[in-house]
Amino acid sequence: MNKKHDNLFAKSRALTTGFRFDEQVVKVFPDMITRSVPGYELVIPMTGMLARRYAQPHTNIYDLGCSLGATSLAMSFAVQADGIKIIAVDNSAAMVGRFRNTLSENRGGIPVEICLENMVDTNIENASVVVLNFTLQFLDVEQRQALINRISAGMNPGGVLIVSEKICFENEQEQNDQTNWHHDFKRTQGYSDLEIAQKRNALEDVLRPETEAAHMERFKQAGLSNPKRWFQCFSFVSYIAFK
Ligand code: GEK
Repeated sequence: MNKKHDNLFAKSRALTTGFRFDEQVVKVFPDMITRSVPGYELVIPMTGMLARRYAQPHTNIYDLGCSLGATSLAMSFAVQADGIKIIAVDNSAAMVGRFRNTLSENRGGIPVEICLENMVDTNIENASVVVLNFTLQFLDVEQRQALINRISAGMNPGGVLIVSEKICFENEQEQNDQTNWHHDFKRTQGYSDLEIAQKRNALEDVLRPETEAAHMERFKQAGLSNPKRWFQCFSFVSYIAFK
């Protein structure tokens, strides 16, 4: 995938609220996410590796909030069981359109079906692996428990839910430190202070992080056991929970 440079927030903008996954974002998305999410380039192949371990023959794998399909493709190349289908879901027409174009040229051994829909409407059934990589954070907080409950209900025993998120911290000092470290990371990636400030503004009411305790409690409420953090870089974490 060619990486077009993200400079969407480089110029001073009068209005920077309301980040949207539109055509403009899609064009620069691979560059934007790798330069904004520390660890993204490790989390994606590791998700593929975990999917390989937990995928059960003749089941479904779900990639909810698939964007341009990085996670789906990693799983399609890594998973080695028979009769599996990956169902990749995103509610951005621009994302899904671009992913459909690239899928025809670049696919692994496991077939991928791409669905343009809101993941809250996705029918989850016969699932051995369900992935929410940096997507739950964009859903209304009030809708999150119901989604995880439905995912859990559609999972087979022995299946796993993988969730990667930006989280927040109860302790004010820790929150400040984590924010500074993340912004340092973005500076090392070439983002200016203006870009960092404007992007932060744009995401303000769109990306709503929660604490680790809130995530853990939600997994348990949904009937998932043994939730664990398997990755963290600053405020970006990945969890796995078991059915
Ligand atoms: C990756 N997982 O590269 N239903 C479906 N899709 C949604 C919803 C929803 N309710 N809300 C947001 N999205 C990907 C990266 S990006 C993360 C995921 C980021 C979609 C949205 O359209 C976008 O494509 C994706 O979730 C979030 O592994 O941009 O920080």
